[in-house]
Amino acid sequence: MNSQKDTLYASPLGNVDGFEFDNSVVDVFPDMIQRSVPGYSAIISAIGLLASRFAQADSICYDLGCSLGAATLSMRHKISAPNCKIIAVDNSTAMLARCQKIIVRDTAAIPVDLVCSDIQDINLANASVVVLNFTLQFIPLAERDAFIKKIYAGMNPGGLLILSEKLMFIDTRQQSIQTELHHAFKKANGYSDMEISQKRASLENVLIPETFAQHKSRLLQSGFDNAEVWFQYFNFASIIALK
Ligand code: GEK
Repeated sequence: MNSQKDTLYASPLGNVDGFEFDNSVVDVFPDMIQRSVPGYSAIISAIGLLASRFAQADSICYDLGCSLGAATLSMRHKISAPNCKIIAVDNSTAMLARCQKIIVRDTAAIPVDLVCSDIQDINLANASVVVLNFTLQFIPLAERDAFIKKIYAGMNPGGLLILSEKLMFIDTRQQSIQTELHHAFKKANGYSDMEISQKRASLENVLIPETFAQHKSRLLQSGFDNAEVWFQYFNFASIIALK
């Protein structure tokens, strides 16, 4: 399905509203995420490889905050364990309606259930792979501990959580250099300074990044045996945690 070019922040906006995953975002989403998140395609491909290694027979793989289903499709094309299914969840009706069209056009055999819900409210069980690809960062900070504990409780022994997030850094020089490099990445991908600053304003208080140390500590406290970064490109990282 063709994606339009993201020009949502290309004209000056008097008041920049808080970012929402509505129809205008759905139309440009593949272009937006590709040009904004360093390493996004590499992470999506690797999610398929990780799922093929960790998906267990007769289990469920979850894609939480699935957007247009990129991680779901990557898993769907790589999993060979018998009798698996994928449950993909998003609370944006606009995203999920578009995702449905994309999944229907895909002919791979593994069943996919699409669920429109807050990811915190789903009843997660018998999970061998759980994907949170740039989604936890939108959950209120105070609710993250309980949510990760709930995910852990619904996972099978030997299961894998893939957690990709924008990171922040305690060291102020690292924080400003990594932010500057991310902006350079966006400029190199054709975004103007005004687009970058208006998008930044719209995500303020909507996308709340944490440090890797905070993520690791939450994962270990929730019961995971270990948690390590397997990919990082500037201030965007993907972590794998094993149950
Ligand atoms: C990908 N994983 O392409 N419940 C359900 N969905 C939510 C919630 C919530 N509480 N909060 C946010 N979302 C995707 C990319 S995008 C990342 C994920 C980004 C959904 C929201 O509707 C959106 O579709 C997604 O999480 C975040 O691999 O845009 O930076």
